[in-house]
This record gives sequence, structure tokens and C-alpha cells, in this order.
Amino acid sequence: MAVQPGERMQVVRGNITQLQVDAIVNAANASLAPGGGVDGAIRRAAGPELDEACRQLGGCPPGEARITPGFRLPARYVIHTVGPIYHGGQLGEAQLLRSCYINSLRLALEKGIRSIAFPCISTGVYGYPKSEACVIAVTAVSEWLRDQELPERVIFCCFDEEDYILYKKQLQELSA
Ligand code: AR6
Repeated sequence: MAVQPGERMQVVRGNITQLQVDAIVNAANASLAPGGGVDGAIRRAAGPELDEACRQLGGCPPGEARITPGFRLPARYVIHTVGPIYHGGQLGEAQLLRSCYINSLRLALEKGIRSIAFPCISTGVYGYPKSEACVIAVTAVSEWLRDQELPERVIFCCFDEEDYILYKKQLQELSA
């Protein structure tokens, strides 16, 4: 019997740069220029080659995704996606955030990636309300997993306790 979507999703609390997965996702900006938050952490851990690889990509519109090697990271790839800046929710933010997850998963499928970890895209500097973002993330990923065999495993990597609790609860509701 096929493995249910809920069993292929997992929540961890911690630093995404340390995860032993095929790909980690970065919450980037549209220029793919160096930033703070999770982007800063990923660039520090991957080394300067990642900055150069990002420069060569020439940017990425919100909702889309691009891929680079992981360089010095344990992860083989970094998938860079650009979340929406939250302006109150009436400017298509939810659709864009969903697209970040779906387009990242599409790239993962194309590359044969079996395990992938996502940070909580847009919920830091870009100000997306954490609870709404969590529902969008878990819904998008579970819908994808229902139809696709790859990635086999998706990790939601929560940096803070608030997100960790939200994701745990959301995944429990899914399996209830
Ligand atoms: N591991 C996992 N999650 C982390 C880590 C880490 N090491 N560090 C922070 N987070 P943010 P955004 C969480 O601000 O809101 C950048 O400067 C953090 O707690 O990194 O999409 C870009 O260049 C939060 O939950 O990304 C853009 O300009 C989540 O990662 C802008 O910020 C996302 O927070 C993008 O803003």
C-alpha cells in the first residue's frame, strides 16, 4: 500500500543548515542577493561559492524557485524560493506562498530529490502571519504528496518554538 502523505511529512525544530537531506529550501529575495534570516545562515554554511551561483541565476520572481548546489552544506542542493511580502493578505499573498512550496517540490521531483527540508517561508522579515502560513505550507505539501512519489520525505524545519507547535498541531489534524 502506498505510504500516506501524513507519514511522509515530519516537523523538526532547529537550524536547517545542519540537516542531512538531499535538498534544503531557502527563503530568498527576488534578486537572490545575500540577506539575513535563514538565507544568511545558509550562505554562511554553504560558503562563498553559493553567493556566486546565486549571482549567475539573475534573480527569481516571487512564487518561483531556482536550484543550486549545496557546496559545503550537508545537503546536496539548495532550492531558492521567493515568498511574498505580507501586505494584509489581499494581494495574492496566499497563492504566491503556496506556489513557493509547489514550485520547490516540482524542482525536487525533476532532480530526483528524495528528502527535502523547508523553513517557514515568508514568516520572518516578510511578515506573513505564522498560523496562516503553516496551514498553506502543510496543505500544499500534502496535496503534492498525494499525487507524487517524490520527494519521499518532507521536513518542516521550525526555527522557533511557536512554529514548531503550530506545525505539530497541523500535522496531527491531518492524520486525525
Ligand atoms: N534554520 C531554519 N529556519 C530559520 C533559520 C535557520 N537557520 N534562520 C531563520 N529561520 P526569514 P522571509 C526562520 O526572515 O520572511 C531574507 O533576508 C525564521 O525564524 O529568513 O521569507 C531574504 O533575503 C522564519 O520562521 O525569511 C529576504 O529579503 C523563517 O526562517 C527576506 O529575508 C523565514 O524568515 C525573506 O523573508
